[in-house]
Amino acid sequence: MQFSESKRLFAQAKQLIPGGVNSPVRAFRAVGGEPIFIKSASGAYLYDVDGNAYIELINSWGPMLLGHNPSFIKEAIIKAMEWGTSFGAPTGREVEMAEIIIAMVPSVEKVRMVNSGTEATMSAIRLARGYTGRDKIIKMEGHYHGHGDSFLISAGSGAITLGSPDSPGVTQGTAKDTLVVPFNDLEAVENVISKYPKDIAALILEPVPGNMGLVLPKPGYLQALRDLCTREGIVLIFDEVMTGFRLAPGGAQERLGVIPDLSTLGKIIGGGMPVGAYGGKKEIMEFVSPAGPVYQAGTLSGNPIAMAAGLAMLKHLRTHPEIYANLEDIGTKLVQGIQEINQRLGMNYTLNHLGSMYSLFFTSQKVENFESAKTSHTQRFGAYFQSMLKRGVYLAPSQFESLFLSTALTEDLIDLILQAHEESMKEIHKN
Ligand code: KE4
Repeated sequence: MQFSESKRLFAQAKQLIPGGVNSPVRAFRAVGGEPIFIKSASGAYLYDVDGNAYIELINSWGPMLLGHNPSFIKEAIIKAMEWGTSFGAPTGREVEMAEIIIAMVPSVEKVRMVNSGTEATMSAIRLARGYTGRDKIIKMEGHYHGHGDSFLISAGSGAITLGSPDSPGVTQGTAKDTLVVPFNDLEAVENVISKYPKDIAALILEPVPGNMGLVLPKPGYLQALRDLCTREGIVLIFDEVMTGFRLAPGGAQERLGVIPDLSTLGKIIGGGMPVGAYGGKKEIMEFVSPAGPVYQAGTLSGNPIAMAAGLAMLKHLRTHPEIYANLEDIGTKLVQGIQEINQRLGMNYTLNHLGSMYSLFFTSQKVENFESAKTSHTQRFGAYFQSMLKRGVYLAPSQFESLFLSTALTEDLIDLILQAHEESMKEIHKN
């Protein structure tokens, strides 16, 4: 493989864009080398500007549940464009979008569209604070809720990848209202609540966190958080930007049967276009402007092109439930194949998996929280990433990210991934 055009573009990009990318994790800082510039994508494949092709397991960090560029979404976008691209006024499509989100996501009785997951989570905690009149929020170590100031404390994803889980620019005034506890540790939550009685507006978490790599909630943990928040009048917020519409049509809350007060959504919801949403109990959502006093707005919120793409995606998911059984099969086949190879090679690495999400941690420890995730050998992950890349398999360029599978992964492609995995594991362990 040669990367001359990517290299040329990256050199130029670095002169014009901070770090040469528009989102830090794309910079390959955690895995070495330089980022690859993509020209196009279709199905399970990315094609870079040098003509190299990759089977991909990041799928735009989650949105491409059905693989890239499905024709039904392309057609919906082209059709919508005939009527114009942005009106800054309400449209019937936003009503349809609200209806289908409310029908699919168990916790959502009313919903507000925004343009990113970050906007959704920022708005949800402002709403929780406005609704309860309380200031503090609880977040989990290693969970990532976008780049809102309140969340850049012990944040996962790109923040941990780049070693800045606590970003400069977040004031002490903000940070003091974010209380951080380890995931999967109920006692830690109870201790924080007892320390700040009646001053906690919300507890926000990824119900199945993917932003420190994939980590599964311990049995009963989510329900215990639900009960605790109900008892204390704390707004329980499930950040399902990653898991929504992926782990089930109604996300982790449907799959695991625990219903939050508010949910934040993104990624798949836009069918590849920039869309986020937050929604939940009617009595809470009624506090959102202009119905209520909590202000939140957006020029392109509910954008007609983005709604057309999102609506096409959600309608397809709702009318094709077999997609989820297919994703389970794909995940099981790939993960079992990886585990069989690792076992045969005598490599005792931890693999966490749920549905169409998984993470291979380069540690032999069980990974149940941020601390245990950080025992991973990140240099070895970097070598694995590069070894897979040169074999035509594109992974998330960070140990602390979940991988995302799509229905575009056929049996043949899974076999090719497993072949690349075996060769890469041998290569990175040979000396
Ligand atoms: P966006 O603002 O990037 O649309 O969404 C923020 C967000 C919120 N909540 C969760 C659970 C998320 O995973 C995200 C964004 N995920 C990262 C990937 N770990 C986006 C990739 C990136 O930062 O470029």
